[in-house]
Amino acid sequence: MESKDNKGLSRRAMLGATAGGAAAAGALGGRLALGPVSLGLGAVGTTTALTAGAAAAAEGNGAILPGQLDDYYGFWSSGQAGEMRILGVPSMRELMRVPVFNRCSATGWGQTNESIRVHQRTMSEATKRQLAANGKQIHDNGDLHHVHMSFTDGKYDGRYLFMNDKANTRVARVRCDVMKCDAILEIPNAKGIHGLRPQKWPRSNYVFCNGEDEAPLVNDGSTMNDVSTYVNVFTAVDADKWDVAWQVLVSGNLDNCDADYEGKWAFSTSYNSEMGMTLAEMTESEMDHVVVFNIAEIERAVAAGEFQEVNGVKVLDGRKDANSQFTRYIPIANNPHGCNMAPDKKHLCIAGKLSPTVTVLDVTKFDALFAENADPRSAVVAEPELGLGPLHTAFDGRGNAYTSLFLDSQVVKWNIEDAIRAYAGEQVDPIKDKIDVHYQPGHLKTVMGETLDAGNDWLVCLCKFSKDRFLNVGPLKAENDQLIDISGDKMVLVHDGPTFAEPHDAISVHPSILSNIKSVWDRNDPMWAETRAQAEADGVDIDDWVEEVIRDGDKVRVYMSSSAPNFSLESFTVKEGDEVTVIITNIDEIDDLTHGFTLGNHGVAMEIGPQQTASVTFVAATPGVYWYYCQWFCHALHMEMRGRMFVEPRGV
Ligand code: CUK
Ligand code: CUA
Ligand code: CA
Repeated sequence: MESKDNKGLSRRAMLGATAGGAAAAGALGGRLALGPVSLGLGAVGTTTALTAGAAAAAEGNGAILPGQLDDYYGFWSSGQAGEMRILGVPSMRELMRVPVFNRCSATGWGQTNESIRVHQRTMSEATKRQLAANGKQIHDNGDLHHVHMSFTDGKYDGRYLFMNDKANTRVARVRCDVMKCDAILEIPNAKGIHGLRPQKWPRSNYVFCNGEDEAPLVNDGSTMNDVSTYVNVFTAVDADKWDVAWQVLVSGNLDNCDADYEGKWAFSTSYNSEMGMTLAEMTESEMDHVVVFNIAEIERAVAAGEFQEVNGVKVLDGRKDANSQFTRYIPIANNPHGCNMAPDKKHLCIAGKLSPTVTVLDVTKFDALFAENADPRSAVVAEPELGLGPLHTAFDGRGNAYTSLFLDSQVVKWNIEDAIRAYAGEQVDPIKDKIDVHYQPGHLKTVMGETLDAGNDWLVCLCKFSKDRFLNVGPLKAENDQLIDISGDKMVLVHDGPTFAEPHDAISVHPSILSNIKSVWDRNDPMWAETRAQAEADGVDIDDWVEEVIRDGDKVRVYMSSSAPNFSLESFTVKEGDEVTVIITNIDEIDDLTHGFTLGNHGVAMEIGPQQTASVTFVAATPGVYWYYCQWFCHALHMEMRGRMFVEPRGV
């Protein structure tokens, strides 16, 4: 166990794992030939021999042996669980859960003052009213489908991760240096943010967000069932300022989106070009469309003031009738879904969903779409028939695409250039391989595959159903994220990865891009700047060992420090009915020494990482003695790290 006096000694160092060894083993493809190569480079120095069984198990696991580090970080969405997850690829081990839209019991996310501020900073008055009417301060659920990293020059840059909340029409940002959410943005005007992608070039100045659900633009009850008043809204979020840069009204709805490698275009699929309100209506047309957004033209119009301001946001009209230069509509069969830009900088792949095809669009032909009387299908360069229910496409660095087939429960590997030649009439089969997956896949991702660094080693396929692949756990079953080796001609399934609700999407990122991740917080981190300002106003130095109880009318602020295995205050006293804020700074400086604060019978708990300040506010409504304790294991005397809150009856 660490204590205050073994500063500088990390658990990682004590375990003796070496990152270099693991990376080298991965680079040498040790997963396939588990011979002397990967054994010799085993991370734990004491590894001398493996049993055949252990070796086979390790091979099935991508051959990341105990103590070895993974080759890639995987960032997973969690759907209706509302959090982001970090997995290791190829081991598929879950490394961390990062609460974002959800309330987290372990970390206090959604309860600490610092996290509530992140939630509330951009919350609309209407949402505040709605929440207050239900006795809440924040939404504590979300539906997080898509996690994507910020880009510079078409490559991941390790600054931020961006993600959507379809449930409550929000987007969020996670800081990669600490892997904590630092910003949430409620998107006005739009409804149900689904597809989300950062701009790839020159950097992620914008995060593009699709509003999936149609609603009246002025949605105040004055018009309800008159569908002709409904709109859908495409939003560009300014990723640095963290507000809405502009919005474009579109015809039809918006599903998934992506951006090109020149910073000229964004594009979105629409499955409801019909503007239907029922399933029958939404699937009525043979053709739906992809919307192409002309970024330069939109920026010009915004700068020229050619927008309408709606709820404080600059809104342009890109609907078909408006005949603007903001958008073009490319007809695509039939309720298309996935929208994936290939790393060849040229080809955009639109998955047909109800059509067995993927439509390949050449984005270098998009300028021509904006000429008068242009053929709206002139950018289509291939449309291979791949199988039933194509949903999403991933890419390797060799010109191949991998498309998930939801209905066929397969992944199909196909070659983009061969598909283009076949479309031009040549006798060539673009399909190179098919593999069964278990079962009914949605998204799939190659490592680094949505960047110019697309890799050739792993494909993760996120299956919506696991059926019989795992022990039965009741009516609610795990899903199944499968790991597929794509290094050879044939795809090889190497691992089943059960997951809980519901990773729609995932990305894998090389660790060299994330060398900025901290193990210990900076004392001046902006996350608790407002808490620090309050402490300064109270004349309290929270960087020091502190034992202060400040009374401010009916409000009481309790300042303490934590250092394993002690809170600086063994007790504090408040009065019945006081609004109590407990502010704790963890002054331990070594990595992996997180404390916590749990207040018994008050529903209060939070994480306090090394050098972090965290605070929580509650009303002490009932007189009595209440224990608080540290809930993150920190020391041999962790159980003893506790103290009492005395709540005196009023009038004493
Ligand atoms: S998705 Cu959101 S319905 Cu195919 Cu990206 Cu799963
Ligand atoms: Cu401090 Cu456990
Ligand atoms: Ca449709």
